[in-house]
Amino acid sequence: MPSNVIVGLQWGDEGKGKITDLLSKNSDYVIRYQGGNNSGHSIHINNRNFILHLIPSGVVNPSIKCIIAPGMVIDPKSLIQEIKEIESIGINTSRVFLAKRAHLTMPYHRLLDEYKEEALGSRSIGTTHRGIGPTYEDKIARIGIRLLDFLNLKVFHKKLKDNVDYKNKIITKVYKKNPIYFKSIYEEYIEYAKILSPRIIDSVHEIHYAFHKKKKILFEGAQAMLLDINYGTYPYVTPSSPSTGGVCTGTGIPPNFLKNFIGIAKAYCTRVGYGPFPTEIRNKMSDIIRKKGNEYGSTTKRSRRCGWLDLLSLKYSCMINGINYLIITKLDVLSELELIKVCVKYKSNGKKIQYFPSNIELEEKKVEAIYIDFPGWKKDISHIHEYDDLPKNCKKYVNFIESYLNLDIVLISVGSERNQNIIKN
Ligand code: 2SA
Ligand code: MG
Repeated sequence: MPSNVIVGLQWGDEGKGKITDLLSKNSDYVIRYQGGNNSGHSIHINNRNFILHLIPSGVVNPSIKCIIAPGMVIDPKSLIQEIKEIESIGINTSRVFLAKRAHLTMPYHRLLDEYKEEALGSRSIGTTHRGIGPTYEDKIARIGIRLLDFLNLKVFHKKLKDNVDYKNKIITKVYKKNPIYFKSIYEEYIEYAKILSPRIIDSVHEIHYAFHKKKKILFEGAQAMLLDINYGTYPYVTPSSPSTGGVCTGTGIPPNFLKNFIGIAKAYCTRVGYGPFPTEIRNKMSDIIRKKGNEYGSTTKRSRRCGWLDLLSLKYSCMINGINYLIITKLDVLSELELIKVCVKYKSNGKKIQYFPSNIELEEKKVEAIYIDFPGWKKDISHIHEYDDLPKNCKKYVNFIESYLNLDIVLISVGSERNQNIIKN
C-alpha cells in the first residue's frame, strides 16, 4: 500500500495542519519526519483552535497512530506540555510514539539559538529561538543526544556531562555569557525520561511492518519547501528537509514506498523571519491580507510578511517535490480585493529570469517580480462547496494557477473549519 506525503510549497503556514487532519481520516498512521517545535500546525474543529508543534496532526482522530520520526528534533518539555494540553480537551494521546533515533533539544540549544542570532546581528536568520538549529548542528557534529539515551540513564548522564562541559566553553568564551549547570539539566531531564520512556519505539521496524501489513500511512511535512536546507532560500532556511525527499531520510523508508505527493500552497504568500521574498507587498495591502488571513506566527506570534502568489517559486517547489496533487488554501482571504497580482517571472539586471534562481539572497535587491493582474471577485466564497458555484473571476484565477503549473488542483480550502472545502477533481 503506497503512502502519501503532504508538504508545504512556499515558506510555511500554508494550512498543512487542516489538510493533514482532513486526509488523515483514511490513514492508519500519521508521521512527522523533520523539524521540531518550531512548527505550528493549526487545526480548527467545532470553533476550537488547536496548535500542534510536535505531535502529528492525525492525533485528533482516535484510531490513528502518530509517530515522531528519527528526522525530528524533540524538546521534551514542549512535548510534555503539548500532550497535557491536548489531553485536557479530551484527546487521547496513548497512540503517540517517539522514535529512538530522534534527537533531543536541550536547554543549551535554546540558549545557543538566541546567542547566535544576537551575535550574527544583521546576518541573523530570524529563527523561532526554539533551539532547532543548534540541535541539528549537534546531530551533524555527532555529539547529539538521542531519545534512546533516555532508556539508559548512565549513558545519558555521561553524554550530557560531556556536552555541558563542551558547550560551556562556547557559552563563556565565545558568547561571554554565564555558564550552564549540569546538575539542574540532568535532574530536569531524568523526569522527562520517566514520562516519555513508554512512548519510545524503534520506529523503523514499526513503519516497515505497517507498510507490509498494507496500513495507510500519511507523512506530514512541517515548515515548507522554500525553507528546505538544501533547496530553499539558503541561508534563510530551517536546518531540516521539509521536501518530499526528507521523508526517506527522516523515517528510514525507501522512495518506492511513496506514491502520492500532495503539495499545499496558499492562494497568496507569507514568510516569517528574514530572507528574500520577491513578491512581498510593502504597502497597506499587506496589513489587509495579514488581518483577514490571521497571518501571525502560530508558535512565536510574530507578524508574517505578506505578498502575492509567486508562481515561479511554486513551479520550482512542485518540481523538487514531485507534486501530483495540488491543494490551494485560504482562497477566501482574497475575496474582498479589487485586484490580485500573480508573479510569473522575475527580472534581474534587465534580464528576465524564467527559473527560480539558486542565489536569490544575493540578488534580492535586484530581483523584481513581474506580475499578471487579475480582477478580484468581491464576493464571499467561504460557504461554497461546489467549484461551479465560485465567481467567474475566482475560477479564472484558479485556472491560471493550474495551467501555469500544468497540475490539477484537487481541493480548495475556503475557511479554517474542517468542512470549508471545494473538492475540484
Ligand atoms: P528555525 O527556528 O531555525 O527553524 O528558523 C529558521 C527559519 O525557518 C522559519 N520557520 C518557519 N516559518 C514559518 N512557520 C514556521 N512555524 C511557526 C508557525 C513559526 C512561528 O507555524 O507560524 O510561529 O513564528 C516556521 N518555523 C521555522 C523561521 O521563521 C526562519 O526563517
Ligand atoms: Mg505554521
